[in-house]
Amino acid sequence: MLEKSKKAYKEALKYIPGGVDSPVRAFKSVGGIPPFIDRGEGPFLYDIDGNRYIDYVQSWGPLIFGHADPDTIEAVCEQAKKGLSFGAPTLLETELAKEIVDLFESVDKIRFVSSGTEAVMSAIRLARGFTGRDDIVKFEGCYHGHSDSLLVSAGSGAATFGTPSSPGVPEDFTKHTLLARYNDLESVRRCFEASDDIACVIIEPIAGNMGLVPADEEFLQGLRALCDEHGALLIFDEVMSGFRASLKGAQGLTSVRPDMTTFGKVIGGGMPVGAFGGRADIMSHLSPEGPVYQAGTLSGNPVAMAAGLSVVRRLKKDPKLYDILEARAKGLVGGFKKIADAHGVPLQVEVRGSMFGFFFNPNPVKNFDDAQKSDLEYFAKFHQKMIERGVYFACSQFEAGFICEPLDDKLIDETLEKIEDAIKKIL
Ligand code: KE4
Repeated sequence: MLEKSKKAYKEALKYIPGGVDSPVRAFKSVGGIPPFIDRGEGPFLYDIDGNRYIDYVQSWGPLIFGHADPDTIEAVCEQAKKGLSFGAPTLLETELAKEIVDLFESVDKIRFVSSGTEAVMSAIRLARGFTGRDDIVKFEGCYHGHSDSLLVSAGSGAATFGTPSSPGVPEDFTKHTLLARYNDLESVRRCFEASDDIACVIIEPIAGNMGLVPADEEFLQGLRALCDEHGALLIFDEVMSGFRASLKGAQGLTSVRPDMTTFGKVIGGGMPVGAFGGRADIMSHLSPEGPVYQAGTLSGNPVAMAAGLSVVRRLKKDPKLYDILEARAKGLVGGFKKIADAHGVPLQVEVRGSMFGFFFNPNPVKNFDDAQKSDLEYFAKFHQKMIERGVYFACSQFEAGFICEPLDDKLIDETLEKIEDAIKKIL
């Protein structure tokens, strides 16, 4: 089934660490050979052995209209013919900025970069520069890209200050990062007791990097109140949830408004784009208007902007699409839950707009501790069996899944049949 991928992986391992350009792609937590992809088409991936997969990953979120979507490809090709990059302002950046600013009432101004990591790293520097404070608060289980001060894991015991979660990150780079527990306001209060120098609290308002775990509304309201009380900024990292949970991301589903928001994935339509935006008084501190430095050769790249513009404009024209995608996501996880119950497999499921998640876990998952109690061994077996059956789920229990526009009810039904067949085969 994967003969050519097996050979390709062996070859890649000679030149690229782990054979991949991003760790999760190596299938380490699920085992087996990662299929090398030849092409995508609508809801399908095709690997170099010619196997077809129903794709629930969609490049980790960006492809809400599916693979090689004609409108996006046309927008990219038309712009590319005019040149790939200028390192100078173009109308396209202003147009995409306007589309997003008009949609998100919490975003007065926005700057484009080339990845979610860059967007978050820049937003944090801006929060520190704006407040004159050094400390930041993040949550266990939330991922905000791989900049040093965010690669932290829980310190010992009740310590709120993080320690590096990766070699190569000096202790000094994480001593300003405090860690709290998702959906646990008391743990955030402890951070504000431990430091009077907190510049910002950053959160995935709908977490997609510990599996899909939405923040409770009252928890977000509590965060907002604590930040106001202590003069800290609240940053919503919507790199994943933006344009996925609703047309207005998580902000379309909560009454809480952040001071800054980070974006990525969908706003690039599959091309490298990240962005950070927020209140005008904060964004005016950004160079060259203000003193906080941030820059990028390919920031606002015109071809990437053309892709993002095409996608965002289509989504704004058809907001009903989110109801359709959510209904399909609910159909998938609802059917999955019925099958799991019938076969005595503990399963928790969750949906937010076009995002879905499932945990092989007998108990509800409200934070990363809960998520880590899931049956990772069972997940690995399940994932492998679904790959064998031509269904491409995220290759980690700690990821979210996505529904794209061309992934219709017929394919959901086909997936459910394959899920039942796989579960019957897992001893
Ligand atoms: P990138 O630098 O990978 O574009 O974005 C980082 C990032 C920031 N914030 C959130 C909420 C994110 O989900 C991400 C990246 N998401 C992962 C998927 N869980 C990207 C996949 C990967 O690392 O290969």
